Amino acid sequence: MRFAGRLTLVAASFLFAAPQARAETVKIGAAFSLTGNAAAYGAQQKAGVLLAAEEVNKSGMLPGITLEVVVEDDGTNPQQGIAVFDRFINRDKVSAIIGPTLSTLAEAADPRAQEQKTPVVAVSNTKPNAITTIGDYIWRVSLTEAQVIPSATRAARAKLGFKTAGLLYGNDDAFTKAGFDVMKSALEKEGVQILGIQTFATKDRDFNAQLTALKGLKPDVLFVSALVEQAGSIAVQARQLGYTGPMLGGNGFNSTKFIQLAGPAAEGVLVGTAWNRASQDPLNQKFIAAMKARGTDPDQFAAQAYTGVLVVAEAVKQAGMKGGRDDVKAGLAKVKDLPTPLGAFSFLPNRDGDHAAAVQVVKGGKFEILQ
Ligand code: 1QQ
Repeated sequence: MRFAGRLTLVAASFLFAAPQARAETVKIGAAFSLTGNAAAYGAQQKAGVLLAAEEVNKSGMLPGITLEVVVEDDGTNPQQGIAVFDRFINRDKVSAIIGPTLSTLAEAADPRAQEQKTPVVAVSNTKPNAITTIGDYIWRVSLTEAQVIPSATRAARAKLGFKTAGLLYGNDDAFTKAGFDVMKSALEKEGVQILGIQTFATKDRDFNAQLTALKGLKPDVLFVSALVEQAGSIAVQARQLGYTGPMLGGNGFNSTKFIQLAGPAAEGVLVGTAWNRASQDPLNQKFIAAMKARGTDPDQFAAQAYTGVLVVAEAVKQAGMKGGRDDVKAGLAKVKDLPTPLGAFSFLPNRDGDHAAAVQVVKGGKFEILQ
């Protein structure tokens, strides 16, 4: 009797104390390029993570836990990216970091997180055979160029029937270089003859010399691996020089900013993408509507950043509602077929992301999924 009574008392006090003991804030640091050459991506990413955190907090998905996302500007600069990571890790004591925007910055900053055992979820780094190779704390939601470009090349060739290609790429950025390598091997695999290859530097704004050389070779298609600011100028200048053939861009083109910059020159440009914006999945449709209601017409970068927060939230849930860094890391390993705007999301054994890719084309000043 006494024994049973004591048990009841313990159970009652546990129940009483439970809500208080479990009230916890889990902090996520988001390092995005809000200024500099990659700022167009960062604006979308910031809107995406803030929406996701708000929705997770409202949903009751994490009882007793509030997600707090701290967004900082990596300045599209490797040194600034490292400084932001150090602040997240040491000052803010975040449970996980989302970002940074560019692969070039991830290669500089992610080793700090790996050393300090802080999980990183990359949401826009697409350099293949990299980033997650830094170590077991580094995970990635974004599909690599190797997961997107070969199928995009195949689909584009089936549609357009090109037999020869010219290639143009930035040779001083980790992503644009790696994207070029993937394009070259994808074209070779498709039996497309590469007539010429031209390069530029990220600071360049005048691509007339390279485009004139490529146009002179009369390629059936132009493949371009560039970040968005350069991509916009390349499309405009190619059309000004009278190149009328099709263009296929890498991940750098997946920004709505590309269409703004290129205007009519963007029409018909093909882009391999990790986000099927046309998916009728209610979760995707809800995401698009919620972003629009907040004043952002979302692009792939918003969808991936939003997904990054969902993935971290799911990791906390999988870890038994625990938000320690190693809890999150262990939880990330258990994320499987998570419903997201990108489709059902899982990680591959190497911690890269796994979900379906698509191809989009610019039509009437908007991206449209190529059917
Ligand atoms: C990378 C990229 C950029 C185009 C997107 C931010 O894919 O740097 O890996």
